[in-house]
Amino acid sequence: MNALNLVPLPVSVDLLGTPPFALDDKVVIVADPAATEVAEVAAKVLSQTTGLTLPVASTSEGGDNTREIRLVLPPQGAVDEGALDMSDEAYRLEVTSDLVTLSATTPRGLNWALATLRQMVTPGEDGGWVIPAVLVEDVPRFPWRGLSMDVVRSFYTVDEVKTVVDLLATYKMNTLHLHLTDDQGWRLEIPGREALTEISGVTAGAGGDAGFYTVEDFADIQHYAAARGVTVVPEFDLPGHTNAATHVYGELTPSGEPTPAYDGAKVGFSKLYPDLPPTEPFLRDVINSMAEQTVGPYIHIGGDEALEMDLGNYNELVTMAEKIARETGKRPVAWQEAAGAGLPGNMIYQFWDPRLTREDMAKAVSEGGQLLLSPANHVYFDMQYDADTPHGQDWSGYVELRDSYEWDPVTQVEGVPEEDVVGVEATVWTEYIHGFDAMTYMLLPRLAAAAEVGWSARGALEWESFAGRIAPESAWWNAMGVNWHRSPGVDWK
Ligand code: TNX
Repeated sequence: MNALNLVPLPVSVDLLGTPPFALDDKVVIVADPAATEVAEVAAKVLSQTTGLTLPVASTSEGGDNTREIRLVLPPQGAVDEGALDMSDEAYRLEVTSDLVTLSATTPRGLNWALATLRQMVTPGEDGGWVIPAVLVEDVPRFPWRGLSMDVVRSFYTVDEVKTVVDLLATYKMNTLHLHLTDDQGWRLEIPGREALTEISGVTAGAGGDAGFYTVEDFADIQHYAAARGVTVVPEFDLPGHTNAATHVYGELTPSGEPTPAYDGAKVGFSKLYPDLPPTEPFLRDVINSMAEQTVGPYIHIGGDEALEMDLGNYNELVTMAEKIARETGKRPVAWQEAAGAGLPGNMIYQFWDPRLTREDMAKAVSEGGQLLLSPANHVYFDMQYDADTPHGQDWSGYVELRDSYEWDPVTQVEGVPEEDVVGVEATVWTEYIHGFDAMTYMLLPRLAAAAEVGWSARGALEWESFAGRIAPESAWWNAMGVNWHRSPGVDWK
């Protein structure tokens, strides 16, 4: 349906039928002052695509023979305001034979225009590169399109996380949720609570790497991500998944003794105790520090799989965490189990386990909450593709590319209207994913499917079309040097 291989599929693509733009070493990237950071990203991405080194300038040369890629903020009058919802993620991309114009109301929108532009660069007949003359106008279906990455069971370095950010931005995904604490380790330095990373930063799941992010590392990741339109959401998982904390602080347990380090893959055994006096200050210190270190507007307070906890204690602790998080000014997010805890409205609940009841979520949404969709049978990228997949697990069944593509975020929880669905977040848990080659093998190509489900209009989603458009993307993954899986049903180049 589309002569261009764009993923996710844009709202509107018009091929102009005029001569293409020749991308060669005489092209200059010209950016508005507020767009220079995106312009630097554009130079990098286009260099990775073509090998060309394009200069970035702040003013146009103007001459007749110059060809430019212009990054414009805010959109110029040429934008047909009526045609699009000019949300902060909408963009317009116009390519003529002598000018490429990327326009949006925010740098994030410009990043998405760049992602589209990168996919349109193709080899020309004479060995150079060309971009077809086209007008693209685009806006996402959902405001939250992300990936939750478990860096606890197996740790990933700052550079590896940055490569994941590059992949997210490639498919216009705007959120990186970092699962930073769990039974097996603690991955974010908390000033004043350095023991957390000194002691639990060196532990990990069996076979996984250990490590942690310093305050500077975490700031560096966020800065890199922000330049590419990606917001980082940190997670402090509680009151279950807390063995790394009780391993450090015996005072968080009734016996006063620290729990042993844990490197297994069992879930649901660890807990906190609301009645112990050191518990609340601990929550406060960690949540406050995470909030202080976080640029974006969200903080994730976990809430999943407290399987061995008394329900009253569970509710008390998530209520405590929600309140502390709220006081920091951030909007709290929690896993679906917390929807039964009677938290005040405006929470975002993350649906993940298709085996559990969905009624609590529907009720919490009717009382002011919203829903983020991560159904394990579609977008848990730690699920194996098939019986031969050398990494991951299969508790929610095998998840091939097509399974990640063919589902709708608004039909998962009955009774929740589309406007209360904030979007889609894939996850990748790392009990059985060790090393970065294994990580990207599990992400690609499924990440692109999740991205399209979150971005493209519901009626536009069609497997055959997607399978055709995703095939040439393998060239980009190869150029990035990342490992990927040859899902069936796609004619990979
Ligand atoms: C469930 S998803 C978990 C994680 C595991 C994952 C493995 C969620 C909120 N909790 O602790 O790593 O399954 O697929």
